[in-house]
Amino acid sequence: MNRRADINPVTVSVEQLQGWLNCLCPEMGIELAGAVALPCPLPHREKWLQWVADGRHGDLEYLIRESENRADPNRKNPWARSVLVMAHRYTAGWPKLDPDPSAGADAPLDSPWTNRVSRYARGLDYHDVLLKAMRRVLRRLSEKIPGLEAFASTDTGPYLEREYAWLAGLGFLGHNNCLIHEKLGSGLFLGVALSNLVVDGLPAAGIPSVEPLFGLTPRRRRPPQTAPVDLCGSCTRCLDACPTAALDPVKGLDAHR
Ligand code: B12
Ligand code: SF4
Repeated sequence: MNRRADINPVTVSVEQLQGWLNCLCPEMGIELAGAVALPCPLPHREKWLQWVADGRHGDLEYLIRESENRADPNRKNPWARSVLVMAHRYTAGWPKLDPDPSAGADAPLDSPWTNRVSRYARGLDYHDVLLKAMRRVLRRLSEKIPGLEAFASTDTGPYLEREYAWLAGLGFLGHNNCLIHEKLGSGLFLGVALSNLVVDGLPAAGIPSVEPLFGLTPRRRRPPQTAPVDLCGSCTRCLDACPTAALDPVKGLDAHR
């Protein structure tokens, strides 16, 4: 894959991309995948800028260095035509091992280690696992799509990954601030790849897909077929359980706490 300057768009249909993702993702351990057309004004752009203005990023200075670029990847990458989004579940098998999942960092040292270590940190480092899996999928995709250019990142890229995952139909945004798939939960790592793929048949920019292009587990059936915005309803269990009261479903998480 060449490096960026002269990248030209390549067009595929949404059905083609769906067929390839359905074939490749299960092989690579990816559980959900979808795509978002670019350029795309982020529906929650103002919320992101307000979060930064409110200082809710705490001391995570790297987040604000390029806040406008984070809200619009085309500013730095005018060639990009879509964001491919993939997710890998990290909670499979864990609940059985959690004697007291609410104990957290205050759990006595002689209690089981699973009381003290967040589930996301217990397995292999997802920065390696998911990134490698995505790169494998992209390598195989580029054999099928001559001219494909796609640059994968998980966590570390300047992208609002949850917003793209929501737009790609992978789930909804919960009160816990995480992307939640109705059946798989919120224990999902997300990865995105900026690509030159024009995917014919995706929803218009800024409109969320109702389903991902690939999902081993389907989302909950919803008549009418619209993407849900908030399926938490009146539930506040995560807000009540958060030991530092850092969660706010309206303003977002306060990273100071
Ligand atoms: C900085 C960061 C943190 C910080 C701040 C967290 C935060 N909430 O912002 C800290 C260190 C606290 C943190 C903790 C965790 N993190 Co973190 N973190 C990030 C990082 C690098 C940037 C997040 C960011 O930009 N925050 C700023 C806020 C404003 O952005 P946002 O929450 O994404 O909000 C956007 C959308 O939610 C949307 N939006 C806002 N409101 C609404 C409302 C509706 C209705 C809709 C549809 C959309 C929407 O608009 C916002 C702006 O576009 C991302 C990776 C990435 N590049 O995106 C991982 C990421 C968010 N983290 C992740 C994880 C797994 C965690 C932890 C679970 C780890 C743990 N300790 O157990 C916790 C969960 C904390 C939480 N409940 O949010 C995953 C989340 C996966 C998921 N299922 O959502 C990510 C995506 C990493 C990854 N690649 O998998 N994290
Ligand atoms: S409000 Fe309830 S359903 Fe929503 S994320 Fe929190 S615990 Fe889960």
